[in-house]
Amino acid sequence: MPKNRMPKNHQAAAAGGGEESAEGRVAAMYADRCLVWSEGEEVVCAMRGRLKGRLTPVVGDRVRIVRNPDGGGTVTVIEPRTRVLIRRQANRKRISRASEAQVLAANVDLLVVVASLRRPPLRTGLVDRFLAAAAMAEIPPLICITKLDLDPGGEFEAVREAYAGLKIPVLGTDIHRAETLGPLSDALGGSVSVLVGHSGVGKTSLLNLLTGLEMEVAEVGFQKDRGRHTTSTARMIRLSGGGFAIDSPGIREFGLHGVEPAELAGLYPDFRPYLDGCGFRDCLHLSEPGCSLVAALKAGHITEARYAGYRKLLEELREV
Ligand SMILES: Nc1nc2c(ncn2[C@@H]2O[C@H](COP(=O)(O)OP(=O)(O)O)[C@@H](O)[C@H]2O)c(=O)[nH]1
Ligand SMILES: [Mg+2]
Ligand SMILES: [Zn+2]
Repeated sequence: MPKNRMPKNHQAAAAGGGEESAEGRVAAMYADRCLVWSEGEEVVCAMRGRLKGRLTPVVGDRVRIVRNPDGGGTVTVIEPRTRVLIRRQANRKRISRASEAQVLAANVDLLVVVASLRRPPLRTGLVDRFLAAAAMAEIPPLICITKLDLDPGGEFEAVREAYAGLKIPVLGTDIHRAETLGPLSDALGGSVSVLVGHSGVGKTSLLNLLTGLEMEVAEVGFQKDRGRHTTSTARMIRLSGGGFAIDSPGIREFGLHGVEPAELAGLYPDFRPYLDGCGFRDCLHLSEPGCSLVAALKAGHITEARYAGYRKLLEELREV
């Protein structure tokens, strides 16, 4: 499995001395303050001067904070990170900065890939990108298909079958039927999960129902069949049954960060059984002679859609 590589400036570094401090977990980031869950409450914290500039906390970070008499606090230490979800920033015309990384969340136990079948329509290419990112970060994935009420044709079952072969659990939800939320609630319980997906698929709606919060929900445009972007930064909220869930901003594009072209295919669990048979050790599985992945495709062991998504991602990685 690939190692969880982090850009240098994101590597956690300790700072701070021996004063009384408490454990905490970053719940939200603002320009020069952050919100930290610590000892059962959310504390508004400043960043210790020595932390500033060297390292910016991200949502999910384990930190140590020192409380102030006014009830606020100061972050003094950011603990080393594991299982970090990173994306490559959209590279519109900014070729030189094309591989700039954005850390979405740290110390994540579960990546919930949220997608609706309609409004907005299902984009399996985006789902597969998130799955590859999860594999890269070694975060177990779960797929949540939302808006089952808009699926009279049973498309959900087809999606479930397609991903069952990859051993990735698929749940379905409809916010109008509370009983559909039980399995999701169970899956999130006790761990730190991050919900990702195109804007408008219903991430915030699900979390509002699971927590009783009233975070702002987007109006889905009727003509355009697309969601509007509302959640602008990641936000970690506490679940009533224990654990935390991170609501992420709507993502229209998600580029992989820190993946070498030759290791991309290894991030597809359905491709893995065929990767050892290729004639070339660094085969990219395009049109190399003796490629066993292409043979598996021709034999119908892997799907055209997954392979097409792989080629698209590979092309992007080679451009960077
Ligand atoms: N029909 C239907 N609409 C839903 C469902 N879940 C969410 N929505 C609607 O989808 C829109 C976008 O929801 P939101 O939670 O803001 O999506 P987010 O951008 O992924 O956080 C809102 O108008 C919700 O009311 C569902 O299960 N069925
Ligand atoms: Mg939202
Ligand atoms: Zn090959």
